[in-house]
Amino acid sequence: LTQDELKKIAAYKAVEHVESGMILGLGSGSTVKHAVDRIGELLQLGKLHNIIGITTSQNTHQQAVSLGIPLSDLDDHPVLDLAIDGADEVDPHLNLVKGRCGSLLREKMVEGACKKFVVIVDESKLVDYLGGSGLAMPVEVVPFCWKFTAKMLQDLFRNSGCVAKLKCGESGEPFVTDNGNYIVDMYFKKDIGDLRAASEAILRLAGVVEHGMFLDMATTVIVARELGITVKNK
Ligand code: DER
Repeated sequence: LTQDELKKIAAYKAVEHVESGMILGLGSGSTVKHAVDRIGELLQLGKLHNIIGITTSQNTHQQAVSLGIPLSDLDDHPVLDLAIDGADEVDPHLNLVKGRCGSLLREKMVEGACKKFVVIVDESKLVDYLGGSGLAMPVEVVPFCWKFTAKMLQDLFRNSGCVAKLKCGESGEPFVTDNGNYIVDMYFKKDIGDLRAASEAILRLAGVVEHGMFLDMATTVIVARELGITVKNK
């Protein structure tokens, strides 16, 4: 099975949690894209109705519009029944790294407003500890003096061999989020230890908007593997 086929399997399994009448948080990225497609298909087939979607990025918004999924926002629906989204990393306690597609702020707002948050991943996303994949842990920062903020972030985690880099597009220009901010990607060489303390230290920096560690937020993680699906509940 290809990685995308595994993503689709996890996504379809997650959509089994969707019931008619639900207000749904719709995440961002290539895994949840399959779930949004499936929800659109079930609405089209009349197997689901009275669904309201609340999206976490312009990309997901456009996909949902093209599928005819009715949409609203947190202002009108401050409490959601269920959110479905992918993740970049999942640790054994179901803590997540998210945001490599640049949507972490809206994802954290929407998924923080949901009664249930189902995460869908292929097995390549499982790590022993956050940051363990050696890939980026994104932090959304204001563009104003972003170098200053990046240096403060890097110095905060000097003991974990942290390197902080501005997320850029293909031609080297800064990536700009849907909220008009920049992303500083943090790379760790060692376990950052106390995640709650790390989260608070990052959020204390005035130039930081939000970070990509989603601690104690997932209620269920669906993992698609070659040998089948495993479901981990909080
Ligand atoms: O950026 C995000 O938070 C995405 O949900 C990401 O974590 C997963 O993206 P993928 O499904 O394309 O791997």
